Amino acid sequence: MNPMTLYGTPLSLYAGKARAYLIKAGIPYREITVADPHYREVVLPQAGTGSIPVVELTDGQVIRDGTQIIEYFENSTGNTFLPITPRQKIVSLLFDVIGSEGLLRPAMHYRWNYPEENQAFLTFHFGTNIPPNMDRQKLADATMDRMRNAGVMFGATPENFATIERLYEEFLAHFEAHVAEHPYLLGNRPSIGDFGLIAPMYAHLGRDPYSVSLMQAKAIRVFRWVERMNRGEPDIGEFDGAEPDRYLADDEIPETLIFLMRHIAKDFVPETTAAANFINAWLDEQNPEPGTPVERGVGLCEFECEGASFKALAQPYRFYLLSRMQDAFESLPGAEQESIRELLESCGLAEVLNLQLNRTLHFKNNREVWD
Ligand SMILES: N[C@@H](CCC(=O)N[C@@H](CS)C(=O)NCC(=O)O)C(=O)O
Repeated sequence: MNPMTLYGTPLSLYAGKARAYLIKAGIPYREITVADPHYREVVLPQAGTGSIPVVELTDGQVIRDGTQIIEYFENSTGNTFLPITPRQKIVSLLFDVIGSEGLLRPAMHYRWNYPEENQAFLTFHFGTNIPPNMDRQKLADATMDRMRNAGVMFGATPENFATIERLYEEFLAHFEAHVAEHPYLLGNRPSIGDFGLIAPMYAHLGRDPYSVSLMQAKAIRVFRWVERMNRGEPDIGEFDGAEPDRYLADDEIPETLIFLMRHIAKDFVPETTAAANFINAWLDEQNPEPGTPVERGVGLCEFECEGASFKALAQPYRFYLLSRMQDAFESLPGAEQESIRELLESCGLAEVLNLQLNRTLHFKNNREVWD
């Protein structure tokens, strides 16, 4: 029997999250592009929207969205990639949000603002998503013209390039210090947080020509983590005597990870706060009917970080992911909540426990809809 199909491309941020999960969970799959006629005729009509990743299971069931794909397999295997201890569980779910939403600005900036290094590479890959009987070059160029705007949408405008690059290089330095000590975020086994973080760190920041050179020059071990996340075996040979497949004992959150989180808070907190306020004002005004499809973004929110002013797309999806972390937090006993609150306070991240939308969303027929 054929294994299930992952519709993706090496160029895709969110496909990188689902792919790394399938690889690490040992789930057989074959990956093909959306240029495939079966995708267009059979899968796309069931996929809710045209975004990737999408999987078609062997029984024909279609699941769109990286988080939903992972959730499907985690539910059927007993959540083997979510640590069971409270602090590690919450930190893991938080890194899912940070990776899936919080690093889009550097990801888009480095992809689209270094055309001399990246253009030919991107043109080839965008072309592979277009059926061969069409004018690949022309259609790839048209798609790229649309996508180029993605940097601007997430706040990468020329006056902010220096701040974005400084923040990212500092992020790399902190992450490098962490993966010098531990193969994954929480020890010797990848978790949901690693799968979130690989989303921007693979296709955009660890594979495009400009950014991969930067990573290889400045953060050798982060580059190794990116490789490791795409290999079926634990791939932790350089960590002498490390036992594979264990999260750190005693619910430890290593100091290196705390430093990394403290750095991430610098733009993650102001951006998430501004996005919550913006989307909540929009919800009050629009009051969408329950069941209305949720758009990717509802407008540009404004916030400050390190003296720079940013305008970035306010995306409800960030709060869907955040609510998964908040729900897990709420279900813990009071003493454990207290210990997590203290941990997040020490990183400047405690506010993310409270930032919520006035309305929730859920997936219906593979689409996000307002409750
Ligand atoms: N929430 C989705 C987002 C997926 C997404 O935005 N994928 C991008 C490629 S990385 C895409 O397909 N964009 C084109 C579109 O949305 O039509 C997920 O996590 O899978």
